[in-house]
Amino acid sequence: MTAKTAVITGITGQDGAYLAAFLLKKGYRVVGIVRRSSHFGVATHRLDWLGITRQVELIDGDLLDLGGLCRTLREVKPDEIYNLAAQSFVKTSWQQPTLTGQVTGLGAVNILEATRLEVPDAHFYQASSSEMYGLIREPVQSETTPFYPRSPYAAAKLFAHWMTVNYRESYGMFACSGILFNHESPLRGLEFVTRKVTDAVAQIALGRADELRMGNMEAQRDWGHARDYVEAMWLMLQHGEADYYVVATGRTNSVRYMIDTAFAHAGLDPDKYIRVDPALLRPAEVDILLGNPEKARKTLGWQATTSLEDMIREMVDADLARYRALPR
Ligand code: NDP
Ligand code: GDR
Repeated sequence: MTAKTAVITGITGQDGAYLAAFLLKKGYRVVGIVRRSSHFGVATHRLDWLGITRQVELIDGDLLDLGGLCRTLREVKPDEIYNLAAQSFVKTSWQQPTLTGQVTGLGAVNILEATRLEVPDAHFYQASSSEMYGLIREPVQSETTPFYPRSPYAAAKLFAHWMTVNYRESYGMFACSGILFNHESPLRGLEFVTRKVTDAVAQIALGRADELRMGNMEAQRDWGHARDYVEAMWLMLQHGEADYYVVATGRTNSVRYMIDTAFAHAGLDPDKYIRVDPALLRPAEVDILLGNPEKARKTLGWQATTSLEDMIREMVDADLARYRALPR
């Protein structure tokens, strides 16, 4: 059997990098679509960290450019397409609602449409989000829980989610989406709360910083590890039938607990360093998320394997190692 080919949009992001590593291990040819930048090399830092930059093929492309997406899919002829690209930072989506709608919402339609036109038999994965539950309608969220998006980001993701369902139902395409709850790693962007905290802990521990400004520390999230979650994406595309699945740990914790875990690992007292900064609060907050991953467990045989505590310790250690390797 010849090796399968996968196209990943968003390959330079956290999930794209881990998914590429996962698929390479399975023997896939991995092609990533990357936004052209004048800063050559910068965008590959996550692939570099995993040591896989030379093993993936990178093609210039943008989710906003339907023509370019069609051309790429026509040339590459992938078996599987993973749409991970997005303006993914919720807070920024209030500052850039139109851009977020274009990239995170309409961008998904562009890649769905390119798939329909060029490789309609390819298996398609859409990165949906637990943010779609927003102002939660049920204490534990599953595939049947109604959605209530609370940010321009979440509204755009909900549009993309339903368009994925629509392409499946209208054209019979194998189009899946994973409603993934928050997942983190040492490759998480510095703007997201876990990595912001582990990076600050490392800097404080090494005498490079002396405070950490935080927003709403009462918010609660169901946090898992990105390394575990990319496997769920792949499993969805191997299953006999296209569907959508909640991917979560089934456990929720507060931002405050996550902070305490990170500081404790470095032997530091968080209260000495934390300042609450009202500028970091959001116009509308998602107070609590807690996913029920039962369907993914039963149907795909998937379950999260990394605890929040182990993941945060791994992230603090990785940030300490990064700063120790830098010149002062
Ligand atoms: P990141 O923010 O780390 O990565 C986003 C990726 O999208 C980057 O590769 C970025 O490229 C790319 N991108 C942004 N705009 C465009 C564009 N116009 N054209 C092409 N590429 C573009 O996100 P994550 O890896 O954390 O998340 C992956 C996906 O999963 C996202 O869609 C996110 O919304 C969704 N998601 C994430 C969850 C999480 O907890 N991590 C949970 C649920 C859903 P560049 O490097 O050039 O910026
Ligand atoms: P989220 O992740 O919005 O859930 O979206 P983020 O880590 O940004 O926020 C989680 C919670 O922490 C609170 N918070 C802070 N957040 C940030 N970034 N910075 C702070 O200083 C801070 N202080 C408190 C937030 O208010 C929030 O309640 C992530 C993204 O990856 C999305 O793309 C994805 O869809 C969802 O997870 C599931």
